[in-house]
Amino acid sequence: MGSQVLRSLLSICLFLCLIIFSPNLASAALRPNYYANVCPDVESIVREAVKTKIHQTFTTIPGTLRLFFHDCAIQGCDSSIMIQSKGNNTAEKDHPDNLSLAGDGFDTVIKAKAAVDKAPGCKNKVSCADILTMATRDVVSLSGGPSYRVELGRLDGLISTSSSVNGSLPKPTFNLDQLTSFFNTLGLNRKDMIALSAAHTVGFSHCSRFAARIYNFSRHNKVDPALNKSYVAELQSLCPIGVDSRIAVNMDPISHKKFDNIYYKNLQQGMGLFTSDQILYTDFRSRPFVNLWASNNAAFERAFITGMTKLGRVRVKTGRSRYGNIRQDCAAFNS
Ligand code: HEM
Ligand SMILES: *[C@@H]1O[C@H](CO)[C@@H](O)[C@H](O)[C@H]1NC(C)=O
Ligand SMILES: *[C@@H]1O[C@H](CO)[C@@H](O)[C@H](O)[C@H]1NC(C)=O
Ligand SMILES: *[C@@H]1O[C@H](CO)[C@@H](O)[C@H](O)[C@H]1NC(C)=O
Ligand SMILES: *[C@@H]1O[C@H](CO)[C@@H](O)[C@H](O)[C@H]1NC(C)=O
Ligand SMILES: CC(=O)N[C@H]1CO[C@H](CO)[C@@H](O)[C@@H]1O
Repeated sequence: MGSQVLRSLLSICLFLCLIIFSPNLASAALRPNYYANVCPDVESIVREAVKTKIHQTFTTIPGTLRLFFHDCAIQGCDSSIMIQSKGNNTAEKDHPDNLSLAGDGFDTVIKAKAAVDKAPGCKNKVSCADILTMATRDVVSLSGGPSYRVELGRLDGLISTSSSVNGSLPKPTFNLDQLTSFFNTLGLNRKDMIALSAAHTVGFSHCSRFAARIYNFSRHNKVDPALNKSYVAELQSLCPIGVDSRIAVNMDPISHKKFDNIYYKNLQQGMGLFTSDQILYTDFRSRPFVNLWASNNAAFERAFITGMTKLGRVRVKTGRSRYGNIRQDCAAFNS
């Protein structure tokens, strides 16, 4: 009797061990230090490349951060957003929603990849998706935000289509429920969404994305009442009616070059640029987090790191997945 129980326990154990350690089972997990053996200095190499690029242009910071979000939101964090289509505008980045994806985000990944590939043993060993993940962590910390450990081991995707972008990005007109359900589809919750929205503490937006809020041609035929009056006046002068649609304004009117929790303080004063920003304060369900993080930067940073880590896991291809590889040129599929 006793030995039979023992034997079945043993076989259950063996079975579990097989599941846990078998490399063939698709979802090998991401982990920090994934490249410790093949390219041990990869993180410092990427960081140096990012620093150099930031010194050349500030847009590197918001450009890279937003690129990471879009990459992960569309078909998972697999660098498919990086693919340059060959003439027929069919790749993810060709979709009109990419309009504001600053070229500097793409360039950051290309430059960091070149730097990594020059290091002994590293050539074509590190995925573009992981380089984008590391570079994103670096732009956040180099602009005053938290530094955090990134999980690595993503493969680069083999598909990039413009049509996959449709419906895969949140709209600046979304309300809290729409925002929450969008992030739910990525496996993130409302708290993660509120924390990640603070990415709008850096960078720019084109006037067209919020013009309906500051002029009376909006749906309600009036200026959005959630907006601070003096902020409306400031935005109207930056974005006069009929202004060149390429004009962009800082999303954080107070400290657009610094990654900080002033984003939440702005929301408390009616200075959230998009409906999707301001709603986080106007809706009573999300307001407690806005108030907490406006006054407690450490708590905000912890929530942001959690959100970014979860975002970095969205639909990743890992291990021996046949849906991914390591791209030689981040902007083109391997031939
Ligand atoms: C919550 C839902 C979100 C909505 C509706 C949204 C929407 C937008 C829009 C409309 C713009 C301006 C685009 C333009 O006209 O140039 C923008 C910019 C930006 N977004 Fe978001 N976003 C969201 C979440 C996020 C997240 C989660 C991140 C990153 C973690 C992010 C990072 C950025 C950055 C950094 C910029 C500035 C880009 C630049 O200056 O080049 N956004 N976003
Ligand atoms: C156009 O894009 C498709 C992918 O949707 C690709 O298969 C095809 O080869 C491209 N054609 C040209 C001429 O680049
Ligand atoms: C995306 O959706 C819009 C409107 O629904 C449609 O006009 C457009 O052709 C779609 N784009 C792609 C690439 O599927
Ligand atoms: C809308 O705004 C314009 C310009 O600011 C103003 O001239 C017009 O009277 C306003 N219309 C209404 C209905 O408020
Ligand atoms: C509007 O913004 C100003 C300047 O930042 C601030 O002093 C004021 O309290 C804000 N008003 C409201 C209603 O939040
Ligand atoms: C950076 C980038 O690739 N921008 C492209 C976004 O999509 C438009 C077309 O909708 C292209 O013209 C841009 O070059």
